[in-house]
Amino acid sequence: MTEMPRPEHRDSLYRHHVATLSDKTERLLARAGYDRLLLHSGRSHPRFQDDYHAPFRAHPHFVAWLPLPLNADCLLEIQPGSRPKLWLVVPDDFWHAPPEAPASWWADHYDVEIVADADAWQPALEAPTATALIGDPADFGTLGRHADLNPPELLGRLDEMRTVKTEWQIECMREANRIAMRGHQAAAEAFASGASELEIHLAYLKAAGHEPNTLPYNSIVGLNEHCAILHYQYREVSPPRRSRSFLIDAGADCHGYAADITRTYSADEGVFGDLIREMDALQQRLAGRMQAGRSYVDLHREAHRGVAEILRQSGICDMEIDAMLEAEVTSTFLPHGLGHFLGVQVHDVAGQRAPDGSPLPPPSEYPMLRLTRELESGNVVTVEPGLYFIPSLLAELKEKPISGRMDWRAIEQLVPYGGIRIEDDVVVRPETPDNLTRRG
Ligand SMILES: [Mn+2]
Repeated sequence: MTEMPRPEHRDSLYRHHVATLSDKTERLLARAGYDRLLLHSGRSHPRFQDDYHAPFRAHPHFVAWLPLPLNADCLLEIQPGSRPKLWLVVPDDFWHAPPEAPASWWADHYDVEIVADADAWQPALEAPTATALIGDPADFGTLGRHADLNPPELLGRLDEMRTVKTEWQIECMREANRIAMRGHQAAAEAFASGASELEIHLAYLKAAGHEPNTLPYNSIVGLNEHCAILHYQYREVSPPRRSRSFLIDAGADCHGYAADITRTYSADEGVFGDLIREMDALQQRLAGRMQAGRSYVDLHREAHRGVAEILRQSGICDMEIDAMLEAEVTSTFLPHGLGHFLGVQVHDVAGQRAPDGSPLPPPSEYPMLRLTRELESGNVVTVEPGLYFIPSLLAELKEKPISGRMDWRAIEQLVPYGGIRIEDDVVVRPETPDNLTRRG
């Protein structure tokens, strides 16, 4: 969490970020009829009937302003015409280490009041002014009665504001990508040396300098058939007798911003290795098309066409491309979306809404697509086509009339390898997209 973009750029990028957010937020507040906005960082709750707390992560609207993803119970006040005010909670407690002292590169943009607990800012909630408060209703109860808690119209516009990133946010994600790629390199080496899933996971964490609690999402570390389990959540302690394939979906954090990267490897030079190379070429082609004005739904359709071409070329399916798409054969092999928005949240907000807030549901044949918008310059998206051999989906395909057009012997030989996903993080630009993962 302590990594940061190159310090010589950091201060001016962050200053510009706060100025941009302030401008946009002031306009949104005026339009919605509010005099001020309060953003809560969230409360750390103990487990039921226990005094042990789950790992804390601050609310995304708070982190979009402040590089403090681990600070609980802070409150940020945005009031047009004034500097933003931060009540920074530093508990007076000998059980825990205090959070790091405010660093001037970010704290200079706020009126920071260091307080021992949330009681200190509760009176501020009662100021007689039209207030919107963003926070978990469970944390406020009657405290929030002086404010409108999470007004949907304003919340939608704040989400929309997060879809086009500032250069500060992009640099945080670029750094998160650099950190994650160090982990990916170490993970690839661990796989090549025959390590278990748990050993690979630990090698990743060590090289990335992360502990699991500070990752933006739980890493997916699968060997062999586990590569076909899209959200595989375990890590085997012992290595398999033979490691054929390896899929790792693992990210990193920089100041609360996420990297989300997937790589797939083959231990041998057979058909599965060829498929990885073809999927990588397809993924790079698609990543190069993340340009302003394109429809992400169309790009998702292009991914399916690309997978259809790979299935045909490799002899897995002998149908014509259009017929294969018509029969939805590719959905057996690629059952998820091409990607999603990335930011403070790994699956960042507003992916299925138009800029005016109206809903943009995914097309009926691709219900899992999380991003259905037209791309804008400054969006950050993931590009993650996949090709999997998932036994339950293959069993369904086998029952379809086109089953005879599939080479089931070839498919059976690929099932033990699980599947392939390759994922980069890409900044949408008017012409050449900026691939944060490969050009770091
Ligand atoms: Mn992803």
